[in-house]
Amino acid sequence: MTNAMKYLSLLLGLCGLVCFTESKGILFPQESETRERKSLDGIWQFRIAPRNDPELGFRNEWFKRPLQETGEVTLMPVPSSYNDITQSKEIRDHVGWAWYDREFWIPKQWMSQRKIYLRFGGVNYHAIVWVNGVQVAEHAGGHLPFVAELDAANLSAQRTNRLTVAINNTLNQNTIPQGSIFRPTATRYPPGYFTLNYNFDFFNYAGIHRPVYLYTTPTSYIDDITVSTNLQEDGTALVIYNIETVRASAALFHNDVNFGWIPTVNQDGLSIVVRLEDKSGNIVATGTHGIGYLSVPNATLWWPFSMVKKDEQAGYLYTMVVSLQNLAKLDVDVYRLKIGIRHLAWDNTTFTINGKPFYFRGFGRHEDFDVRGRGIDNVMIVKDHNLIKWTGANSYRTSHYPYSEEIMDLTDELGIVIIDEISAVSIDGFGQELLETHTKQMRELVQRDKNRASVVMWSIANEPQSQKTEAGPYFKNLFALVRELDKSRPVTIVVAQDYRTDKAAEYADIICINRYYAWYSDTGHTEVITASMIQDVHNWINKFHRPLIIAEYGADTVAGLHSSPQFVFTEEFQLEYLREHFKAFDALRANTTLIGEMIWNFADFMTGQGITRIVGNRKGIFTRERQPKASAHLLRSRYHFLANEIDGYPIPEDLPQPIPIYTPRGNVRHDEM
Ligand code: BDP
Repeated sequence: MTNAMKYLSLLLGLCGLVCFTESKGILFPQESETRERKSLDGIWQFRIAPRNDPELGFRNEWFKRPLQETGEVTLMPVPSSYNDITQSKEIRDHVGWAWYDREFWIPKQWMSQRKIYLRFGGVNYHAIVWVNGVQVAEHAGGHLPFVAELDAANLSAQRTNRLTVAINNTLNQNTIPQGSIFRPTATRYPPGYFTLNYNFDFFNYAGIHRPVYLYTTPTSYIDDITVSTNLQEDGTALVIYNIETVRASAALFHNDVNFGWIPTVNQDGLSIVVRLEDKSGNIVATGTHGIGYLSVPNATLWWPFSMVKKDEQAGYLYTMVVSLQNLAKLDVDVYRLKIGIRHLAWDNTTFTINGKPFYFRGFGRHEDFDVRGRGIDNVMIVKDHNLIKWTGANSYRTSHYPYSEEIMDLTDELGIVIIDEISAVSIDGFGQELLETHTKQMRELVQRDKNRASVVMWSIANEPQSQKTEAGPYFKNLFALVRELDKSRPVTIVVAQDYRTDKAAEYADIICINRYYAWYSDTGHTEVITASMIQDVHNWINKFHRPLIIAEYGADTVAGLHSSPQFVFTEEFQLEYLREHFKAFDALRANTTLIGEMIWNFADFMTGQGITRIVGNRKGIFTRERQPKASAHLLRSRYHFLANEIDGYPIPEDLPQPIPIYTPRGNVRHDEM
């Protein structure tokens, strides 16, 4: 083997991440010395399509003129869900097309020597986008970004331009998630009556949920960056990277990977320079290839916040400055990517971060807020992450869809560990077309989040009908695909089936199960929880020999509702329910490969209307307004006790010391709560 070959195999072996040569990158738009960005967030015009004529907007070409010229409009904030913004039940419960538009200016200097893009962070579910009446994009999948390159010939710098977006929240058996239209034939229903039925337990909020940006790149530009990090035995950190560029000069260079052992400077005279800067801006490593690695001696590692003594080391991020330079060494394009250096490893019994076993203590969550629905809001996301740290939790799962990139920036920066879940919640059917949608979304998710230090695991589904025979080959395929996309992280699936009948979990690196003892079964009987949970987890682990996480357990609790002795729905019941689980978890983490517990849910959240939901799901330990229920204080004691026992993280001064909690044997040490 030549040296170059050894070098390549070393790189690829360590890298584990597949290079996305054929797909376009989806790097987050940013300003730099070579790029500009303009937010299009604000208050847009809005109208829903008439229920009895859903295609009217297409027939009458609403995208050709300002929306206010084709009918009545209402004001709609972007980003937000449209459902809870007005007083109209029709808008809240709308199923079908909804139309948005706004005007925007293009700065004169953008019109030459630049590429102009329009990027949506997330629109639920299906979106069609027009600029000045010309269709520029179409995307399906409600929680992932998409981008359109705009043609300068269709833009004006002399007058305003118009952006029109039509979105549709209808789900079917081949969308992810699934849904179906129910059109009853009985004569008692009003003419044209129909509903969208779905069996996931959260409101199907619709809207332009995430920021909308216009941005530019130079005509030769950095299209994608893939980074993976590793620690060698001597403690040196490796940052393995692959940079893809698009070159203006010749089609030949389109998406060309500039391999390291080939001369660095391409025929168009452009070359790639990489430098890694620490938080103070010191350069700690440099590289001059499109694919290569940087070795960083004495690197400051990315740690979950409770695993470090000093706060400034939590979630430590370096900046990787990538520049595409011309022969005169002038920057043609510059992109800055924040990366954390950390080493993940897993086997049949453990999961480690930087060599230390990691015990997940966290939450299932939702992107769900009062009034805004699923629309991103900086106030709420910062508040939520403050609360998460306050509880002493170290992790959460992005149940049940990918969360916004702004949220993921926070988890990277704060040192909060993420299980990154795709929108495949409660899926059934398992046909080829569904698999294609699922695969496409998984690819887009990995493409979006592959460089994030906080993302330590991919979750490919939540509670599918995985007892069905067809689920076996379906998930076998999907696990293989995700491992092909990324070998640097374990892949999980969250199942609710029995260990004897499930056909999907056997392919997972780490198994997640959801369990509701004393809630959905033996309702109210908290005395069954501990033994049932212990037996159940033993069964799974004895059969599959994998690390296992309890990804959900929880009880609906109406804040302010009390009963002694405890009764379902009261705060006392939620306390008792948690205590019984803690006994099981402590016994299990002492004796089995249980590696985590995540309560359902962080906060109360909105659901569809139904007789088992009292204006939403009330399993939060915080209310929807983010105020603590009694259980939040109990959970906080436990999570801080675990943080202290496992990581040596100091117990907050306002908590009693030692914290009243259960010992690993499951006995009460100080049962004062
Ligand atoms: C689980 C689901 C979750 C639900 C929860 C519940 O994964 O989405 O909200 O049950 O019923 O089965 O509260």
